[in-house]
Amino acid sequence: MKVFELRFVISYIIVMSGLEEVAKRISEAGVVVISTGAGMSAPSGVPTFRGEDGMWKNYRAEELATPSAFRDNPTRVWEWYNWRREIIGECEPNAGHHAIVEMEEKVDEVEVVTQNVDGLHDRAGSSNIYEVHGNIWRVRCVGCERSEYNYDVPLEEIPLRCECGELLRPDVVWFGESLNEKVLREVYDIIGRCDLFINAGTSSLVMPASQFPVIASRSGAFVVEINLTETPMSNVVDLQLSGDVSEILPALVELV
Ligand code: BV8
Ligand code: ZN
Repeated sequence: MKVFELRFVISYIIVMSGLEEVAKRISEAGVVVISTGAGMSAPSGVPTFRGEDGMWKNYRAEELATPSAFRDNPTRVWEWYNWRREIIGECEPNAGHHAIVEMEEKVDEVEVVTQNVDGLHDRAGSSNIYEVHGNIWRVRCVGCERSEYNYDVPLEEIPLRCECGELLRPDVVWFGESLNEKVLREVYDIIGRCDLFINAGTSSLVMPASQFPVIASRSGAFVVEINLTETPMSNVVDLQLSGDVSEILPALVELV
């Protein structure tokens, strides 16, 4: 056997043993938590935040996804969200989203904790979803706090206004804003009682979501990372599956 063939066989064995180990843990788990970031939606065509094609590339997060940016220039912030809504509006859930739904038939409890605001887990049909950073399709009034879903693409007016006359804002969590306490409490509860925690497609840079794998590990869960690259969590997790989440998750569910 030639050297490169031997290398291929060895790496294939390593990958398969990782997949089989995680598939076994999924089949034995009572509660699986899957925590997803922008890499989960990248295969659907939704730009990530920090990758090569990252959407922040053309803008600084501090300029747009903060309360002060909205206060100073609501039109520019709404133009950015309108641009993102137009992109996301054309995207469909990918095989990774669908694999998570399929996993629900093989595991007693599958909980999805997502940093993504695109709503793709919901469109795929997942039953238990915690959108810790909100949802780009929901808007909230800065005055009367009324919130509703708005799927207009493009938006009819920029910036959007509420019937009460005040500005409507995207119902997402901006940098420097606290996450919804009730959602966060529920997330900490399920992380505290899960058997398997899968951190998929996130750079693990944004607090407090970046610490979810650490909390899961301390609570005794087996922690897996699925990512194209290393992240600050790579040396915290029990097992790393390196690759495309939209390929790895279906392969895992197939093996369960
Ligand atoms: C909070 C919603 C308490 C909006 C987002 C200084 C001043 C102010 C705040 C802070 C500060 N220092 C620290 C903070 C706290 C701050 C923070 O952590 N900042 C970081 C940047 C240092 N956090 C907060 O402010 C949070 N609130 O802590 O409240 C507080 C209050 C006041 C002051 C201090 C603390 C609120 C954070 C929420 C921000 N909102 N989104 C919107 O979307 O418009 S964050 C945004 O980035 C996304 O929602 C996402 O969650 C987040 C992280 O991005 P990722 O999802 O990980 O995506 P990324 O592009 O980075 O990575 C993609 C990954 O996928 C890569 O690893 C890539 O390799 C991989 N990948 C790509 N394709 C694939 C793949 N993997 C597998 N398969 C593929 N196909
Ligand atoms: Zn209002």
